Amino acid sequence: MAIVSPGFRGRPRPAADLPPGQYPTEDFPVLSAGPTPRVTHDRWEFTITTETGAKHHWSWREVMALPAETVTVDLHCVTRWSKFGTTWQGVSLDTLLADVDTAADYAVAHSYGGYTTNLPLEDLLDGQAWLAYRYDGDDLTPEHGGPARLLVPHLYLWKSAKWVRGLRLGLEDEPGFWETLGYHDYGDPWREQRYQGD
Ligand SMILES: Nc1nc2c(c(=O)[nH]1)N[C@H]1C(S)=C(S)[C@@H](COP(=O)(O)O)O[C@H]1N2
Ligand SMILES: [Mo]
Repeated sequence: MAIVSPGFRGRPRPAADLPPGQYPTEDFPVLSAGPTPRVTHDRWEFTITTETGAKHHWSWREVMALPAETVTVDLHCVTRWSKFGTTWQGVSLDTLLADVDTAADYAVAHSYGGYTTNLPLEDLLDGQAWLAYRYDGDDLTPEHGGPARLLVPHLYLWKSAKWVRGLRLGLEDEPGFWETLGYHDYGDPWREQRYQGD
């Protein structure tokens, strides 16, 4: 099996960088379960709701005022494409969660348009997740989740909710859209956790 596509620009990547069952692609496919919601910056808001019902809101302007990080990460989609070396700009979830008082172990990301996906809260901390609003030096396009999406590159890409509008924190795990339809609860590409039971 070819591990590096012939036209791949830049440094060839070792096979060890590709999770099992994946192939590398240069394209950036668009995978959306429904229509692309159009959210203007002035109506956009990000909300974290804790298990007690306490809400923390950020307007677009407030998010823009938070420290931005630039990260280069590999993406792994459960449909088997991986994209190496993608560069994003956004706010670390550590920054957004810093002043949130919670005893929750779980989070459900929810999006404009109604998409949801669940993750353990600890997978959103310690430099593992971002609220990303720029991709490859440009504003994130609507098809790829603009104005802003979750970016959680160590899990399959369905966990990276596009058009994200907030997180609900809870004491119990609650499956999201794809998880309810049979996809794995956690979705670690390195353990090939594609479907329930994997
Ligand atoms: N809101 C929302 N987020 C979503 C999805 C979706 O349908 N709606 N699809 C997920 C899936 S299955 C994948 S693989 C990635 C695709 O991101 P891309 O379209 O930027 O490649 O977004 C994820 N986030
Ligand atoms: Mo996906």
